[in-house]
Amino acid sequence: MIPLHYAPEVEAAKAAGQPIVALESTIITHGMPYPQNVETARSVEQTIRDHGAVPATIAVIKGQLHIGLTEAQLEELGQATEVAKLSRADIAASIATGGTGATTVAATMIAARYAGIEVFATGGIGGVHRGAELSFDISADLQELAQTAVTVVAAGAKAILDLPKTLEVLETLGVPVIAYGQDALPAFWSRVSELKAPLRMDDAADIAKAHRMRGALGLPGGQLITNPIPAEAEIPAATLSPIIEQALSEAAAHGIDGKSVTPFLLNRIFELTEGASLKANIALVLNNARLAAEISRNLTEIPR
Ligand code: PSU
Ligand code: MN
Repeated sequence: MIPLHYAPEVEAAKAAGQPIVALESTIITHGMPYPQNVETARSVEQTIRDHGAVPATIAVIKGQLHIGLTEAQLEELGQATEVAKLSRADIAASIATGGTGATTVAATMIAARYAGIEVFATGGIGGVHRGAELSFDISADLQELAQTAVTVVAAGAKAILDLPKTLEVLETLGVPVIAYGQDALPAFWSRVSELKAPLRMDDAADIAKAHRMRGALGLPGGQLITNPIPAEAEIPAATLSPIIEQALSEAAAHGIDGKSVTPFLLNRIFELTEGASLKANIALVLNNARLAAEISRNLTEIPR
């Protein structure tokens, strides 16, 4: 038995067959500083409600898998400094031993599917790190997209990653990478990268239909929807590129490895841009929440 705990709002939505959007918690504990992390988590949830769906932020708290958090739980996670980062490899052990931890994209997908939630909004996914040919650092998020049937809305991958290699791995794994409303693959802080997205869709209804068709074909994985950052929030690549180089070389100099790599880089980029990257990050997460709500509303109209 899984010690599963639904927030009342999520439980009611499930019973009534209303659209639900899953949200991860690693973005709160390891992706943004306090207090902006908690403020953002709240406004992402409200944005989803304003767009006709119910938010379900996912985390493990004292051995319980929570699908939807209270205000107090969000605040506590946001303030905590030593919270575990739980991916596919860690989530079962954490629940089994009464642990507390924030779920990454991979672990949030696992929990969402278990709870019957088909759509998940976040900021950026993990991917293939630069230099992965030596470090072998490839996020478990990519494998998860290949095996867990959840549609994930993100703003592409950060330039801390190797984007061409990330696309190659997703192609190998058979993960549909769909750019929303444009041909180019979005690159997190920039609306466009130099890469063309393998697929393009201009309509949330088509994204929902494609999700259902994968299910009908018996394909196990999910879809990655890459939604470009709003134009007014974009940061030019030229501004960020020296900062990213600096963060990467500091990570190498300090011997940062394993699951510490991504949080280390995100934190250094926030510090070095003096908050500008954070502002953009918040804008794109809210934008992804809107699209995810729309996709989830469309999904409720197509029988499973
Ligand atoms: N990329 C971001 N912001 C984030 C993350 C990635 O732009 O907050 C977090 C997500 O939770 C993602 C995780 O699932 O980092 C990936 O970690 P790793 O690279 O260690 O797999
Ligand atoms: Mn990694």
